[in-house]
Amino acid sequence: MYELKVEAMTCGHCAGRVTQAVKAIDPEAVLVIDLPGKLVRINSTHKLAELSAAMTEAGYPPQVVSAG
Ligand SMILES: [Cu+2]
Repeated sequence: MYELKVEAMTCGHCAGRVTQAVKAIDPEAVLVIDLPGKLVRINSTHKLAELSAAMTEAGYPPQVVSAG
């Protein structure tokens, strides 16, 4: 599980964009988004680097809180 902090994620629209960006890489990814905390937890078998690159490209660069 990856736990990411996404400072640019401020509303439900942003959360949708982040979800889309991750699902474009891994359609089977499971996301849990804590909007007030700006936290995104992702269960995915794909590499974090791939997911974080897609998020950054979408305008939501993540900071890694934990990965493992
Ligand atoms: Cu927003």
